[in-house]
Amino acid sequence: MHQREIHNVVILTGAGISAESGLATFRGPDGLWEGHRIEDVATPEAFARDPDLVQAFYDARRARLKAVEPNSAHQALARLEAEWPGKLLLVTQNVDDLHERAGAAGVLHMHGQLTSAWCLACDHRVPWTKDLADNPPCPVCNVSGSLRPDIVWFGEMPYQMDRIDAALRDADLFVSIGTSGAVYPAAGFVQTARYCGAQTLEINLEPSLGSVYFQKSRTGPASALVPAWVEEMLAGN
Ligand code: BJW
Repeated sequence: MHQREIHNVVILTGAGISAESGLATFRGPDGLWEGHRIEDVATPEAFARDPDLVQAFYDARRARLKAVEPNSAHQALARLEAEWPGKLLLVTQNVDDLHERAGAAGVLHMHGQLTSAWCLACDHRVPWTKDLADNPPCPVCNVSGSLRPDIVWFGEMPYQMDRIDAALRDADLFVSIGTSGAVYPAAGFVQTARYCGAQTLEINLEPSLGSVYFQKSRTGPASALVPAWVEEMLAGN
């Protein structure tokens, strides 16, 4: 991979990059869904059926953010974003705030954020760090019980797909870090980028479901592999 040939970079991250910070992944042996069937918490239908269960699930995860810190992989990507001389888009499927807390400025959260709430009454999104289970009023319209987690659930459209698609089509390099490739449309980004001429690299603890689509693959923990890769990128190797 020679820097001379690479100007536009798109990076996709998933739960694996936050695993070493202490946030559970979704599909690992101790995955997030253990004890919760995915359809009980991550669909709009589940929220309509049992809002208390869903709010409690996301309240617990929002509270957990306060107990964890970004790791060396988040920090390395923030450094790359700041120092890369070309264009770089950091897209995350994660709803945690660890990229931002590591210093990344322009993170695109395609599946939403735990630190945001969406009012179904007035349609505003507001920064949110507390619980939602006690049905607080919306700070914009004052309606109680109208706030839901600003999270993209199954069957809902991920955020800013037009912007992501344009960046993928323009990319010289697409890198996927810490994601299983089980959830679309993110799992299809490698094919779009590659079809449009990008080099493709996967960094994951183990080969993902979509590993075969990547030209290069590095397996191991993100905390070690991502800083090493960033050093190479900034050194022009
Ligand atoms: C490490 C590591 C370490 C561990 N270092 N690595 C049939 C076929 C195809 C598609 C569909 C279908 N039926 C329905 C669909 C669509 C559906 C879908 O994909 N379903 C699948 C189950 C098949 N997708 C949707 O509904 C999406 N919307 C949609 O498609 O809209 C229509 C549309 C059409 C066309 C264009 C655009 C849109 C919405 C998906 C919403 C996903 N939401 C969730 C939960 C909400 C957020 C939350 O609660 O947190 O988002 S699901 C969950 O999975 C979460 C994650 O962001 C997402 C991806 O998981 P991720 O990050 O990959 O985590 P894991 O756990 O799976 O993997 C972790 C990896 O890290 C593993 O590989 C480990 O090895 C590795 N790892 N430690 C490096 N230290």
